[in-house]
Amino acid sequence: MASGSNLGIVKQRLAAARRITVLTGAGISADSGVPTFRGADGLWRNYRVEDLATPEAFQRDPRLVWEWYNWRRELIATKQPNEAHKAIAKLERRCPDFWLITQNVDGLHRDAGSQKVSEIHGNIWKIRCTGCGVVEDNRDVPVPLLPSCPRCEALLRPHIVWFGESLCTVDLDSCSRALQHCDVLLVIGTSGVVYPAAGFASVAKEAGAFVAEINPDSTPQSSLVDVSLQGRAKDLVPLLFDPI
Ligand code: BJW
Ligand code: ZN
Repeated sequence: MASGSNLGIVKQRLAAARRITVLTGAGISADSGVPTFRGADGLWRNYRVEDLATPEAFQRDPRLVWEWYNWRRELIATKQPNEAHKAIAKLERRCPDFWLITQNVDGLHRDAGSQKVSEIHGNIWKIRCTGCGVVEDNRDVPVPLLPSCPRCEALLRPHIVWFGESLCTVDLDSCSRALQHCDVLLVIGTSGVVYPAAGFASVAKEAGAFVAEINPDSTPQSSLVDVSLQGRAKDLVPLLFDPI
């Protein structure tokens, strides 16, 4: 559980901050019923990363990769943003200089109303052509197992950043600005092992920000942050923005 005094310290820092950046991972959506990747019930317990989340896997067996994404799309379509997603969207409307960096591809932050957001690992509701590169939102359209581009007939792929692929430079620039200039960085529900996001807490810390982590478990970043609040995102995040 989060100790009362640590919670109070983070609340005070947030209340005094003009520039706030939030970094989220799968743990924030765990409270909405979306599976995380690592840990006891994580996706990587039953699926091998190298079979599904690399460009090589897609080249080898695009049908298998699309089957997995279609299964996840069906699952995520049944989920709603929780109190933590909603509290972050509310904070964006209150804070003059705010940026949300999410590693999540489920779109729940946008569903909750967040607009100032970089989805650095992509979005499961978008598809991209491997030929002409056009990206389309196809949330309401079921994806056939081997979808092809209506413009150039090349294979379509999920608009997701797989291991070994570079993140979009526009996103990296927005993240860099948000990390270099924030007064407070909140790191919520990420295991902190996947780079470059795993390095974001130390970037903000070195630039002088107050950094707080919210997670039921400790992570590789726990020792460098100013405060670790141990608990679930949906319980703790709404408390952070209540009046002091
Ligand atoms: C709760 C909770 C509750 C539970 N409330 N919390 C530098 C050093 C070493 C390696 C590299 C490096 N730079 C790049 C690499 C290679 C690689 C990498 O990082 N590998 C490491 C694993 C070692 N990175 C990349 O390839 C990245 N590309 C890149 O950097 O390009 C340049 C480059 C390439 C190659 C070499 C060098 C440079 C791309 C990374 C793309 C990651 N994509 C994925 C999968 C996409 C598939 C999909 O979603 O469809 O994105 S991996 C997967 O992990 C997914 C997630 O976004 C990401 C992070 O996971 P996250 O969110 O932290 O989830 P979990 O499950 O790990 O943790 C959940 C946490 O929640 C836990 O801590 C729980 O305790 C907590 N929790 N319930 C709050 N209720
Ligand atoms: Zn095309």
